[in-house]
Amino acid sequence: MNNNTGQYKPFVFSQQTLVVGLGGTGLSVARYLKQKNCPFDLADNRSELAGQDNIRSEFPDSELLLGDFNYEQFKQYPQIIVSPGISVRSEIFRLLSNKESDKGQLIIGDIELFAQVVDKPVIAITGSNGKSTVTTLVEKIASDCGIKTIAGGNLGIPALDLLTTRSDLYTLELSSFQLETTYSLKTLSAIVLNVSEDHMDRYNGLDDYRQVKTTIYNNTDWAVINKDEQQLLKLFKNNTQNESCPSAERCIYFGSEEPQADEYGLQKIQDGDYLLKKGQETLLKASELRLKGVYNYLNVLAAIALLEPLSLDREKMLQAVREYAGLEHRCEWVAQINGVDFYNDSKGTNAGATIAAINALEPEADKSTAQRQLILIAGGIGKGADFTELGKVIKARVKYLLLMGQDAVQIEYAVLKAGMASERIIHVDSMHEAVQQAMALAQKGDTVLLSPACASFDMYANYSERGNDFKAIIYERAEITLDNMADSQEGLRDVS
Ligand code: UMA
Ligand code: ADP
Repeated sequence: MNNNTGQYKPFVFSQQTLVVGLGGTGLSVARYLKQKNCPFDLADNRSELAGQDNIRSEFPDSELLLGDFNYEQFKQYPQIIVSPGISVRSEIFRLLSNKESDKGQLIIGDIELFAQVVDKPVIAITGSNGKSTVTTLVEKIASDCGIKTIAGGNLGIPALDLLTTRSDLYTLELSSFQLETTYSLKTLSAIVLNVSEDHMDRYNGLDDYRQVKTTIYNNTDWAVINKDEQQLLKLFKNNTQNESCPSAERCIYFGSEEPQADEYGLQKIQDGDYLLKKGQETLLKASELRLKGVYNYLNVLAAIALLEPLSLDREKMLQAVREYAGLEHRCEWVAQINGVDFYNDSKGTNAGATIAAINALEPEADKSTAQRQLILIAGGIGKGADFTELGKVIKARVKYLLLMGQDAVQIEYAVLKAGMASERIIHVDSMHEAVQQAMALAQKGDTVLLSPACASFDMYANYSERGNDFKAIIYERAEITLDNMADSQEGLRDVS
């Protein structure tokens, strides 16, 4: 396991600091530093920035450096706080980090600053998929059990902003980008939910990306470990001697298999799937949950395991889990129109997430190849991913594939290579056209799923805008169907 705690240095509030990147994170850092009377300047490599005049008036004492990053300028600052959207592996930061060893220049992210000032327990969650679901579930369970708690980080509210709300427990969703610049985060419990390809445009392959993710376990009291993740398990077991890892008694295991002693797991009993703890103790029957799909049962086990160190009231915890309805844009049921169900999984922004969504909606066991019922809408920015595995799953389980966006052809290539007939792949230019085509192709009993396996930035501001567009088009079309229905006495069965 990569131990980057050696790079820890305390942030000094009286020292001149440069805040790099002026998105949500950079502005939250700037506001925090201003409140602490820390002298700082601001930089962003975009030469024009929306709201730059507001930024100037909010921070009148700070110089605003816009346009290409300049090494000579940056090296003047003993402390630099870099936003997650900027890679600290780029040339300029590599040069500055070298300088760090000579002159003590500190390069950190907002999470490191948060780590150095927070005085309450922190639960930290990373993984390629399921982070937001588990983070918000931990927040709900803890809160329903009477703990004053707040969640944020990659989830949306930048970590330092959380400190303005008095809380007895902080739950942080952390991306690999944030972990790259975090050195001293001490956590009550921490997890790498899973690792599958994502952000390959910023990493030298999956091992590199996985290694960054595992740094979340440095300085945790309790490590929650997914037994299904063989590489992670191996890495972890080989490093139990590392002093920043918790000892074996402080490891909590969970996975999709029947649990062994002191573990969390799943078991199929005649009447369905069960979530179990420590051998045979039943927590919940899967059908009691509003969340569906095996991956979500694992998310539930992960959330419960992360909270184990707090010894919360078991029945209250389980009630919170039963009530949790899931987040918007994650396999969210939108409507049923003419017997066709529409699901919005716009947050499915990598191949692993889309495979999980397909598996949840079109379980292999239930469908023969001849009865494929799923119509998938995918595409966008592929982030350098390898779509081979996704291609195989689509070939086996998807009736029609509607592709859009910048890297549509990369998905098409993988799907064709897997042997899918080209007549089942249709390129579209917009979400409107995708929904229109899906409605034309779908028959009663089919499911239409938007799960792009890609980021949205080629066509939308973010995944939620993409998901909202999908939903708005469906609602609009549903009304048209309703009108038609008055004439035809057929059509819409259920729209919400
Ligand atoms: N950018 C520039 N030049 C700059 C600074 C930023 O071009 O000088 C670009 C970046 O390349 C990026 C965009 O601006 O495309 C935003 O970058 P940012 O670092 O300013 O982002 P923030 O607005 O601060 O939002 C970040 C996280 N975004 C990223 O890591 C890209 C948000 O996660 C997070 O919610 C927020 O901090 C609060 O912690 C979003 C995300 O997409 C949801 N995360 C990735 C993911 O989940 O896959 C990691
Ligand atoms: P993240 O915050 O990591 O992006 P989310 O909880 O927002 O994760 O879920 C995003 C998508 O990832 C979901 O819509 C679903 O398709 C998929 N997903 C969620 N949990 C898991 C999991 N445990 N394993 C695999 N895929 C998952």
